[in-house]
Amino acid sequence: MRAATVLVTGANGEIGHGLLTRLAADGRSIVTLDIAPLEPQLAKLVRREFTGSITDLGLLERILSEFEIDLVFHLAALLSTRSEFTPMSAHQVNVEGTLHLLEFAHYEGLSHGRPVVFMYPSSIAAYGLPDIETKNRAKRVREDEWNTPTTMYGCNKLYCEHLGRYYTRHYKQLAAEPAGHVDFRCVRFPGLISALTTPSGGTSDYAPEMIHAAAKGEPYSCFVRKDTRIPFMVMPDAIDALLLLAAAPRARLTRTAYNLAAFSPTADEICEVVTRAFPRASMTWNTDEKRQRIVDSWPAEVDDSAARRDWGFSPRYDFDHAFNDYLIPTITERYKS
Ligand code: AKB
Repeated sequence: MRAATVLVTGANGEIGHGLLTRLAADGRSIVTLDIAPLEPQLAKLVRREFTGSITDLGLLERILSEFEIDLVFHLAALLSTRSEFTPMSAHQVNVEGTLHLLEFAHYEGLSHGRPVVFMYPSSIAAYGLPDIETKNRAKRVREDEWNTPTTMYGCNKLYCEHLGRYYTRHYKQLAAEPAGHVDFRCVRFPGLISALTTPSGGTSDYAPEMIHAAAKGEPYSCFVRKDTRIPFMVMPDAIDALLLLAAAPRARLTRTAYNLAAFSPTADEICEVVTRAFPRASMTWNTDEKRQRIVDSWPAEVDDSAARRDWGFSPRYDFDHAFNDYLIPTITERYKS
């Protein structure tokens, strides 16, 4: 019998780095799919690496025929800023890529007689508040509120949440085939901050960029206003959340998509803690109005009580702990070496 294997798409990205390390430490057999070859330290952790696009059906078929996939982490995506520049490619990668992979998971589940757990990172970009006054009044936004995204990426994420729900509960409802070969589970991530990697193409990137630039001794010009507030989370908590939700008993899950929250600082509060840690940091403020409009449409805070109740989500890092005990020491060490 073939070993049950985890498929990670977009494995070279920020979440992929941490996730592959954790899956390998748990002894999981891993195959990856990424548009670029894996970095050497990640390649060592995986059983097989496929290089190519998530939109390449032939490649997905090859993976399907060679491996028994029981768990998918579908991380491949174009982020929000990048997607605004190339909306057609964003739709192709973010929506069509996800659709192909859901179809793939359906046939994988059908052929092995048990559902494939399909983990999908959605985003606070799935929300769209119409203006800053509404955002300031909104308080902790719940999953079903303000589902009116203003970006291509946000529309893609929200639609794919629905596709996942459809594949799990209703796929081919008029055909004779039994449904339920995909077990889609989704978190709406806030902005993520990793001490080990920097993101590219996102709009929440100002926070990680500010910290990494300061640690490297490079000047940084922040593209949002000082009072900009959106939720953030550090990467170890993001990885824990994905693994915890993947392992949760299906019967306990009352939703398709779950909010996650850890801390919600303003850009200025991040700048303060960073300049305290790196006193020679040079920070300036130069608002990019278009990117500002995107973050102004995202909630300042989200209500994560469903994730806490249904599957025990509980982030380890609040703002102070995240900076003092994870980000600053790890990033300092990283650039020293
Ligand atoms: C982005 O900025 O596009 C992402 C996100 C919030 O999903 N980091």
